[in-house]
Amino acid sequence: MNPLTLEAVELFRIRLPLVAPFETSFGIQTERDILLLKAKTSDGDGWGECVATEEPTYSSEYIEGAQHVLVHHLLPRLFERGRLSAEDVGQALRPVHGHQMAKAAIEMAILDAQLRASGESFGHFFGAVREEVDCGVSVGIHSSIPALLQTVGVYLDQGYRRIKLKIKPGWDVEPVRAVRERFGDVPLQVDANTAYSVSDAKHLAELDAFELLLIEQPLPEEQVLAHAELAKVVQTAICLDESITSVQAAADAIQLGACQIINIKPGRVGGYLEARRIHDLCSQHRIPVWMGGMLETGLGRAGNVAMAAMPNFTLPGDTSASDRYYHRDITEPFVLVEGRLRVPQGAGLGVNVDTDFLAQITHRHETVRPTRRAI
Ligand code: NPG
Repeated sequence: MNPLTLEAVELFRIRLPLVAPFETSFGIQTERDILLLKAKTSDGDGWGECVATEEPTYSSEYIEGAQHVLVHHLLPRLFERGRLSAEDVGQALRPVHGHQMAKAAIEMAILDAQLRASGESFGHFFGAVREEVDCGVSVGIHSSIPALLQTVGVYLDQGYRRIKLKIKPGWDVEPVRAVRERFGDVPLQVDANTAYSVSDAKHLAELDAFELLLIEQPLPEEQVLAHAELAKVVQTAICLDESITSVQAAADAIQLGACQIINIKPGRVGGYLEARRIHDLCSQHRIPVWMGGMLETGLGRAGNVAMAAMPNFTLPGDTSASDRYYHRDITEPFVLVEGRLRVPQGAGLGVNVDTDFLAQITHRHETVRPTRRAI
């Protein structure tokens, strides 16, 4: 890829209501406050989406913190660099610890600018092996089992190829049993978002009866070894999400026997390039991966769907259609056809931002430029 010069970065904060409230063990969301980045470069513009949530309840990152670290610590380091390529971003930002979601957003924008300039799609760049990807849907915690069954039924009618149920203590075995009884052998998995402790092992083993594809992140993120202990008691495959913040964390977790499957979220691991390294590592170790989701707009969805077309993404992802999240997306909508989404073929992310709509929903906008050094 040809290096380019980063000339300015526009930061847009947008507010988008969710089609339906989404409840997890770490809280309930009814609308999203999202940070989008537009990288203005010598070779044209590129877009990035930051997946940090409003509150630091999924991980330590949160949207205000992400914006602050970008403006004050990350972007100045990139401006200083002169000509750069997306491949240089990780190294240039290495002195700043953590903040993977903020780093991922700017790397994505630079990668998009470079690929748009060279006419290459994200999918081609990643080595996509399919033109469409199998999609699952993540179903939040509901107020009652009948309400849950109603939601799952609607998604199955729409064609989703796998159901993921959010669980927490007090909402686990019974909802899973109810979905199995009503919908038979539909591909089913659960996600605990760190809500259990290793002393719950026997209780979690009750889920083995339901032949789930996997149980995702049952224990807190730093308890990697405890997941290996849990795996000795629970027969269902353990999948890690929050614990996997880098390719190094993935290598360690695999070696410890803490997971049999990994959820890849490019934002959580510092960007698409680190996500690709995790995909490759998992392939070597015969660990299947699947694409996570963080309620992205069409921008993040475009990148995620492209990456989900890589060969070792063998399980359906949380890459649902735009209408599962938003009444109106900021790009052309992703539409489910026979339970699949098409990988965009155009240059870069291959989607266009609806700038009129963006202007309507932007509640904060700032532009960051290189500051001139005093001589
Ligand atoms: O389809 O994008 C989606 C949502 C998938 O369940 C989902 N995401 O814990 O994986 C998760 C959860 C999440 C959503 C996490 C928002 C953080 C923010």
